[in-house]
Amino acid sequence: MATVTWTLPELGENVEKATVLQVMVRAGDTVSLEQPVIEVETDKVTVEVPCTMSGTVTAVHVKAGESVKTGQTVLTIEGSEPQKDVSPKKVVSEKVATPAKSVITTETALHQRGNDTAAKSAGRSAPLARRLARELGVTIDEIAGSGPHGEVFLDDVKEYVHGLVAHARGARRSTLPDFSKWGETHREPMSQIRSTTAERMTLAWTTIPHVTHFDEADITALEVQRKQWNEQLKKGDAKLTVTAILLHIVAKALKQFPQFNASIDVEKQEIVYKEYCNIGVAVDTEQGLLVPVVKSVDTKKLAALSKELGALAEKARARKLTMDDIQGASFTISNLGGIGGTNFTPIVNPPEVAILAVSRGTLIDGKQLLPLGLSYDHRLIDGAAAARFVRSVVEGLETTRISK
Ligand code: CAO
Repeated sequence: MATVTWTLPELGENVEKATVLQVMVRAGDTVSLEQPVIEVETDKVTVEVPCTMSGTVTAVHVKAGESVKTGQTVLTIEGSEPQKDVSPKKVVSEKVATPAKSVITTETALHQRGNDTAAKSAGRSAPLARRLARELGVTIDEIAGSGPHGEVFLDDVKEYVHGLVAHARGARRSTLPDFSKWGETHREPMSQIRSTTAERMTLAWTTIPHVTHFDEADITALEVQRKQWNEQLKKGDAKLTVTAILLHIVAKALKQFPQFNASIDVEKQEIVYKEYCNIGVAVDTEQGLLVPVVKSVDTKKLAALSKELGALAEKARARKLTMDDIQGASFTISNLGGIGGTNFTPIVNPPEVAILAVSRGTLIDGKQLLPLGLSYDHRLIDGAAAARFVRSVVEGLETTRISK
C-alpha cells in the first residue's frame, strides 16, 4: 500500500483557486475511484470533485470556507496510485462546460448538472440532485432521470418541480404582451442575485403552505434602555440596534420552542431539530436582498451580536460576503422598520420553517409599539404554537433588561 497525497486537480481553463464548500470524507473513511470527496466553488461553478484513487483517507488537509489552489494537497490516502486514465481534469472539465454563473449562493449552482460522470459510472443519481430534491420536498424515486441508466440530474429535478408547480397552478408559463403598443420600454438583464431570489421565492411560495401570525410588543422601556446603552458607547463599540436585540430575544424563544428551529425531512418523514441557533438577517443592499447568518446567537452577548450584525450588514452591502457568511441559518429575521410600513408577510426561507417580520415601531398613546409578523410552514407548525412563540418574543421584548 502506497501513501499518496491527493491534490486539487485543474478545475478548468484559467481557474487556479476555489473555495471549499464541504469536505465529504473524514480521516479513516475509505474512498473509491471517482467518489466525490470535496465540493468547491470557483467564480464560475460549484462542483463536487471526484477522487482519482482508492484507499483509506489518513489525513484531510483542508476545511470548509478555506481557499484552495490547484495542486494543493487535499487528502493523504493510503491505497492505490492515482489512475491516469481517469484524470481529474477530464472529469471536472465536463462540468466547467456548463454556463458560467457568478458566486453568491450554492443554489445558483444547483441548476447545473452535478457530478454527472461519477453518477453515471456508479449508476446512481448525482448527490446534488438528491439534495435539491430533498430540499424541495420531492423524492428522487418519483423523478424520471435523463441519464443513460435512469440517473437523475439537477435539471431533471428542476424540470419535475416546475412541472408540479405549473400543474398545481393549472397554468402554463405565460408569454408577455407586446408592451410597445402602449409606449416606450427598455430591458435590462436580471442580476444573479435577482434571478436567485426570484427562483428561491417561487419555490418557497409554491412548496410551503404559509400562514402569517401578527402581534405587537410594547418596547417603550426597551427603547429607553437602548438609548442609554448607545449614549455610553466606548471607542470600538457598535451601536445597539433593534435587530441585535431581536436576535438575542428570538434565540431564547427558539430554545424554548425548538420546533421553530427545525426542518422537515419529507423523504424520511422526520423532523430535524437543530441544537445550534444560527439566525439569518435580511439585509437590503443596492444589488438586492441578501441574508447573512449570525452564527450561535444563543451563545453571544448583546454587544458581540451588535458588532457582528453591523459587520455582516456592511459586508453584504460591500458585496464581500463569503459562502460561510450566508449558509447554515436555522431561522430568519427581516426588519423593515428602518424603512417603514405597518406590517408585512415575509416568505419562509426553506429549509427553515419560520421567519419573523419586524415593521416600524410607532408611538401610540405614549407607548412605542413594535409590529411583528411570523410567517411559518403550516406543515410543521400549528397556529397555536405560532401564537405562543410570538408571545414569547413579545414578552422578551417587554421584560428583558439589557446589560453589557
Ligand atoms: N422600528 C422603528 N425604527 C427602526 C426599526 C423598527 N423596527 N428598526 C430599525 N429602526 C431604526 C433604527 O433605530 C435606526 O434609527 P436611528 O439611526 O435613529 O437609530 C434606523 O432605523 C436604521 O436602523 P439600522 O439599519 O441601522 O439598524 P438595524 O439593525 O435595526 O437594521 C438591517 C439592520 C440590516 C436589518 C437593516 O439595515 C436592513 O437592511 N433592513 C432591511 C431588511 C429587508 O430588506 N427586509 C425585507 C426582506 S424580504 O422579507
